[in-house]
Amino acid sequence: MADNSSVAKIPGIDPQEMQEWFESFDAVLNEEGPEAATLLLDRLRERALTLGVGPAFTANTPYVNTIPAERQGIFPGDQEIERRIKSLIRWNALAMVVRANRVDHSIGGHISTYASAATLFEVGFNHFFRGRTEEFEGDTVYLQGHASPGVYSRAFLEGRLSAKKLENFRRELRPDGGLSSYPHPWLMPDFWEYPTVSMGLSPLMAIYQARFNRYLEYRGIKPKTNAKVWAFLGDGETDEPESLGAITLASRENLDNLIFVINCNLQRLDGPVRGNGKIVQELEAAFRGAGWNVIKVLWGSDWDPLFEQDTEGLLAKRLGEMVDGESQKLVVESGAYVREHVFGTDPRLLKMVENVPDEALRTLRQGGHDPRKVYAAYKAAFEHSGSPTVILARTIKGYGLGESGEGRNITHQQKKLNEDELREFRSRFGIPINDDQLADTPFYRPPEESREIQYLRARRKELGGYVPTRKVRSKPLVADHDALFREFLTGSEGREVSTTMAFVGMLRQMLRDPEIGKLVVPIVPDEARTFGMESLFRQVGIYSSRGQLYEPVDQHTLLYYKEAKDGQILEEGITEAGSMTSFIAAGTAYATHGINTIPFFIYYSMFGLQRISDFIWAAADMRCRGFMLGGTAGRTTLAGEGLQHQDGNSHILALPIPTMWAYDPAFAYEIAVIVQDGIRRMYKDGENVFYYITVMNEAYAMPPMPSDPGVKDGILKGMYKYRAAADKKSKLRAQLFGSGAILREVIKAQEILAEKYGVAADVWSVTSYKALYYDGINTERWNLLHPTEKPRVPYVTQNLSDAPGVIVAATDYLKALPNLVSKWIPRHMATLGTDGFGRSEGREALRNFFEVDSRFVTLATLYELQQDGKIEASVVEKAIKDLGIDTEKANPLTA
Ligand SMILES: Cc1ncc(C[n+]2csc(CCOP(=O)(O)OP(=O)(O)O)c2C)c(N)n1
Ligand SMILES: [Mg+2]
Repeated sequence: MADNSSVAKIPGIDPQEMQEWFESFDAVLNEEGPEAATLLLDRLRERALTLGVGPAFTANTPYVNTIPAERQGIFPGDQEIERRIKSLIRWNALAMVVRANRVDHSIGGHISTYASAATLFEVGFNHFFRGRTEEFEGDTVYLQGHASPGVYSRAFLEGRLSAKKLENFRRELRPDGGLSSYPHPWLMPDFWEYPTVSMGLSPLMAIYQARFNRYLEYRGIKPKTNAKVWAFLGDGETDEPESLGAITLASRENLDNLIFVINCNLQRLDGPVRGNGKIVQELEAAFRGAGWNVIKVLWGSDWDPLFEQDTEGLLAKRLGEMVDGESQKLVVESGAYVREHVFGTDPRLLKMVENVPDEALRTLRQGGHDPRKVYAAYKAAFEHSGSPTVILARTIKGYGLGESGEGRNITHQQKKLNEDELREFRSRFGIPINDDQLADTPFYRPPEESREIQYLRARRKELGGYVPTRKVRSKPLVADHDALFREFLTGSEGREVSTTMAFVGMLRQMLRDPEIGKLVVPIVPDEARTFGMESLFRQVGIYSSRGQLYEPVDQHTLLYYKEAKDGQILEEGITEAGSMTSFIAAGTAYATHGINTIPFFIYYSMFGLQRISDFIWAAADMRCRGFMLGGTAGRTTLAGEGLQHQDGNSHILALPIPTMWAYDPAFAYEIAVIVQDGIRRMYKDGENVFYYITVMNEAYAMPPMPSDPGVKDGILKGMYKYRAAADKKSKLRAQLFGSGAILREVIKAQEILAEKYGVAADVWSVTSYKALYYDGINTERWNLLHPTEKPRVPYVTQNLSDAPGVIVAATDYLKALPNLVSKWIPRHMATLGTDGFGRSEGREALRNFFEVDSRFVTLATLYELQQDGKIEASVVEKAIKDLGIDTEKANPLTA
């Protein structure tokens, strides 16, 4: 029976009465079981609330293991051999970093993250993470990026990576190749699957990956399995808003295929995560409040006897009181210190440990370093149904590094160990390396026939192969899809449509196609109506794991809001980051699932590259495929919306992403050519590229594609002559570049110049400055490296080689965009663009404000002709008056 004398201290409660309450509760628990006891508590809580007492809800449980020792179950592995394997991995991981930094101390690397995560990883590798096989899709595992030395080190024991590769950790350019610092599928495409090192990305990616896996199942595209998505995060990492930003989506969607493991070593890079608080409790409250199953793994098995004695909850209470800064201090202090500071606050606590020697107190283990506790938590998470699980595992940062880093604030960047420190580490983990070898810090792999290697191999075989392994298993598409795009090549016959509408028309066609129809994944962050996509709601439905539990208000209309379990559209709500991670899941399914899903993510262009670029960078790293469509793009196309919405930036922001093709098309046929060719490149030829296409909401008649056979090629390469000057004999000649929203202003200027000023101008549609720029720098590079060969000529230069006259480029983006290619343009090029903040206004006023309308194109052309000595300044001055241009108008860049 419990001795409740601690409770007796609560003022106003009769100790005897309290004792009876406890006994009654214990009786229910013992006789009826935990479920009945929980219900009883629920009822009492309800009653309290009804009587106005409360609030009774607390999101936290005591600071103890969620799974008590008696419910822990047995550990099925050979604990001793697993410990030896883990120790070897620890050693080699440490050796990699230490050795690399001996050669070049600037190389860096991390020891302490893996040192704290080793047990968390190893229990997963030995017992849970299933490889991808022909029969089973396998688990998806996001591994904490800074722990990569541990993952490499395991792969070394597995015989997958050579000692040479380990030697060249962080030295990828060595002749024999090396290992990338962090998980990068771009750099190690047969190994890493998911980049995790920009912190906060992988938790969000994992949630949407788990959701996408369900989507594929509900749509019948892949079989239902019990595959899991595991995400290993740092506790410091949870400060990134993306980390916790979508946890309610995971519970709302009942993603019991998702398991987060948060390595709570209480430290981040500079110091404690919550020195003055408790990160585990904070995270528990957040996840529990969001509806997750939370499993705390705080204390190792050597604490079990202490908790057994703790019938009054005194120890739990004491441990719950200490802030993390104090807990961290215990790691670096002596056993006597632990006795005094943890147990010394209460004689009853001291009594609990009176027979425990100081040394044992000092080394009391954290739960996250105890394979039995970790196994129990993983098993419970694996078996849990109905909601996602988060495991909060207490560990020590730099575990095993002793004086040289264990639990110290400097530990994150510790990468050098002296001989004494190495010796201590070696002895602590029983690594068979002699003292005289320590200075060299060699890698160690036991012989193939050793029990360690045999065990490790057998475990992985049992679990379906090595993790991580990246393998592309999808088969290329076969059709050419000409028929889908044909109608868009012939123009709209006077009907005014926007490029967005034209694209949606193409999407509708693609959705009907027998080969790609079911593979198309339309993704929208609450903007479908903005882009006129609502007709698709009805055509293919909006994905909802619950179907539609209500009658939509607009059910009587043709285009009602149809949600369905097999709905195809991912209507993400207002989350560009979440949508992007859906895009990533769909755009990498060719590797993850061997399924060629083709994502079309359409969103407000200003909230894409500007807002979520780091996810886009990660997508490129992952060799993601698909189409991103920046809607209502262009600074002056989107009337009314003003400074925050009008996008003149995204094509510049698209520049750094090496695998992204960025297009700014003006006409339906241009989009058709780009999308059709994109599908071919990505899904037939297997190129690891993806597309960014801006589309607008300005409606106009779509012309047919010019009949010149070079046009298609030109569209894809970045420019083609859209309309030649009528009067080729004129002395006054010009080449005008226009793109996207501004192309029509340029065409208008061509007419004004011809009619009013006798200037014969050719008009070029520049569909991609980025493509021209890449072609230019690639050509220059080739020439540089081949000085004796005939120099190659950039595509843009070829186009202008015998194009006469002055050159003017106008864009709805920054002037820097056309300027990217100016050095390959044979003559000076005048540039008009939209630098500065947007304004709430109509299109005409905006184009005047930003000086990109047909009048400014006309003026710029005349000015260039004057500079060229072809016309008098007075002609230009008169033109300014005739065109109604205010020379004292505000400068859009600074206004
Ligand atoms: C977005 C981002 N910001 C900063 C960093 C630099 N950084 C790398 S590790 C680290 C600390 C990690 O702490 P935690 O998440 O607690 O992981 P631990 O190493 O303690 O397991 C920081 C700040 C990063 N990788 N990504
Ligand atoms: Mg940490």
